[in-house]
Amino acid sequence: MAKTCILIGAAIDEGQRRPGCLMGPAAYRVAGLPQALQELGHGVEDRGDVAVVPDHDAQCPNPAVHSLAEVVGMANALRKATDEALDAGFPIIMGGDHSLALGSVAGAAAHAAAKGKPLFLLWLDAHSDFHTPLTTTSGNLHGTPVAYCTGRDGFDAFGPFPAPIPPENICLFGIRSVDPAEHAALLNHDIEINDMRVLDEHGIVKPLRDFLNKVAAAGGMLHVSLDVDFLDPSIAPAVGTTVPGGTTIREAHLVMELLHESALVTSLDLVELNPFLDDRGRTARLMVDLVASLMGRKVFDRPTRSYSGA
Ligand code: B3U
Ligand code: MN
Ligand code: MN
Repeated sequence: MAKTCILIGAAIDEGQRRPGCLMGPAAYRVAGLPQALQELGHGVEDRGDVAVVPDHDAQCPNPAVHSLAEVVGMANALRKATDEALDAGFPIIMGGDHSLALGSVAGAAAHAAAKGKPLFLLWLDAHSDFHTPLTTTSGNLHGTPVAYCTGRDGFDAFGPFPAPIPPENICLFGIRSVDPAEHAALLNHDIEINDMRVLDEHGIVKPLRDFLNKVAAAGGMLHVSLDVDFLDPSIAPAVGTTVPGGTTIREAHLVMELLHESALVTSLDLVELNPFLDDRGRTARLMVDLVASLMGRKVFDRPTRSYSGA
């Protein structure tokens, strides 16, 4: 089904310490994201990069936290932009580091609550991003959005999360780097954790299908947050925090194809692309290809006589 894709640029790199992610939105445009979507028959509306007003009154008792004013400013702008875009079509938020999800998921949650639908969250990432501003030791707020989505304490500067997402509605997928404080907190939350141990044993298909079946049964909306480091650094070098042992090109495409077939995804983040670290644009192009798979690109555009699995 053709969609109206609403492209939203979130040019932020202050959620971590390595400059460059703010060039992400430009790199997605250069790598041909709008054209790829159009070729699939979708409408594309590029709303440009959101304007950010830093919140200089924002405060946090943890002295490690940096760039709070900028991150809160981006979250405020993106919450509104994502909520509004959901009225008009399918928002694709082009980041920017993962701190942008403090705004995009909040916008999706506000929208879902207004529609009376449950929101589900699929977190494709090497990291669990389950710190709060009070527990982070790096002070990098890109490590916190999943905690905010569940309504955990410590996010006063961001305001209350609209309609916190029940932990059972959240699926972490592909993770392989978890800090001690995140680990302790995850043990107290009923989040579905499909770390690499799980995916190595079961493959990606069954765990993902089971989660998607839950979303479908609940009639939910589904926000997908795709961190470049979900992918193995050997195929996606343009990211500040590389963690070996990530997904392959084939696994990642299969995830996207299953998401497409489910027809459940209602909004998407593309995060942590740092074009300054890329190798002749290959990571940006791979991310565009993955979005194309999510939006319906296939090897064959009609059923073929092939193995049915029966
Ligand atoms: N958990 C660490 C590392 C990290 C989180 N997200 C990324 N890196 N990309 C932290 O700094 O919170
Ligand atoms: Mn992340
Ligand atoms: Mn990550």
